[in-house]
Amino acid sequence: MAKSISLTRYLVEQQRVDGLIPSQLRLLLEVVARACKSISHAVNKGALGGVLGTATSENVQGEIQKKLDIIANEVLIEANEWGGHLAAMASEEMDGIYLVPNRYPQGEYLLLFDPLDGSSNIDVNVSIGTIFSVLKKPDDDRGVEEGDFLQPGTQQVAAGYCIYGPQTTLVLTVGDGVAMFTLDREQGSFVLTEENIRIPEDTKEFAINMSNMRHWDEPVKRYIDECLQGKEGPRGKDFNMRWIASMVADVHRILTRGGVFMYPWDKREPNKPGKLRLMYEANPMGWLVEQAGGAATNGKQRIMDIQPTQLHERVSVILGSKNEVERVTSYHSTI
Ligand code: P6P
Repeated sequence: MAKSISLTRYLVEQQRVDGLIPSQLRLLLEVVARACKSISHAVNKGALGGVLGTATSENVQGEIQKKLDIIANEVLIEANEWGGHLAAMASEEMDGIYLVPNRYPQGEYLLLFDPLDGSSNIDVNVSIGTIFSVLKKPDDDRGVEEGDFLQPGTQQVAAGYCIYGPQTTLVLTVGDGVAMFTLDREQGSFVLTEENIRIPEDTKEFAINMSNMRHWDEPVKRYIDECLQGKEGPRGKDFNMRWIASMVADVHRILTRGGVFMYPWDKREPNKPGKLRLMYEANPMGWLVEQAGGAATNGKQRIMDIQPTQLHERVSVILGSKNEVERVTSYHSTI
C-alpha cells in the first residue's frame, strides 16, 4: 500500500520544492486544519453535544445564527490569534475585522472565513463546511484596517474549505493545483487522498435553487430552460439537477465530478448583486475551481478580478465546468 502523506508532509514538501509556501503560511494552514478538526468534532456530536439549533443572536447579514456558527467562529479565532502568522481576521459572523491582540506577535497574513457555510443544513444532518481565504497584509508598519482586506481574489495566497460530511475532507490550493485531504480519525490527521484535481470542461449537471426561477434575469432563465429541454432542445443532451443548499457540498461535488453551480442575481433584492459573499465564499471557491481547470464569473466578469468595496459584499456566482460557465456568461453579454 502506498505510504500515506499527511497534510504536514505535503505542505513541507510544497515549501521545500516550490517555495510556494513560506513557513509562516505553512503554519497558518496547519492551524486552520487543526481548527477544522475541532469544528468537525463539534459538528459530528450533533444533538449529543447540545450544539444544534439557533443562538439568540443575529450576524452582520441579519441572519439568525446557529449555535454551531458561533462555536465554529470562536474555534477559528482562538486557534489562529496566538501563532504569530496573522495580523487580522474577518468572518461572515463578525461585523468588523478582528485584529490579533497586542499580547501576541503580528504576522503578515490576513485570514477570512465563513466558519460554517450551509447553516440551514446543520439541524437536518446534511453536509456543511468551513470556507477560508488567505491574503497578505500591505507591507508597511501601520496597523491593519478593514480596507486592507479589500483585495481582489487574484491576490489570494491560499484558499480552501473543509467539508463536514460522511468524510471530513480538507480541500486546498496555494496556486499549484488543488489537493484533497481526508481526516483519518484514528490517527487524528488529514491524509492526502487526491491531488491535481481536474474539473471536466463539459457537464450534464447543474446546481441552482429552482424555486427562484421567476426572479431570475433572462440569461439565466434561457440557460436553465435549454438544460430542461434536454435531448430535444438546443443542447442535444439531457441534464441532471442537484441543489444541496450548502455551497461547500455543491462545490465539492463539482470538483469531484464536474457540473455548474449558480447563485445568480435575482429580482427579490434587486439592489444586492447576489446572495453569496465575495470575500470568503466566491473568491476562495472561485480560485479552487480555476486551479482545477474550471471557471468562475458573476455572469459578466471573472469573480477573482472584482475589486471589493465592502468586507461583506455579495456577488452573483456562476462557477464550475469551464465550457458551461462560458456559455452562461456569453448569454449575459448578448442582452
Ligand atoms: P438558498 C448557505 O446558506 C448558502 O450561503 C450557500 O452555502 C448555499 O449555496 C446557499 O446559501 C443556499 O441558499 O437560498 O438555496 O437557501
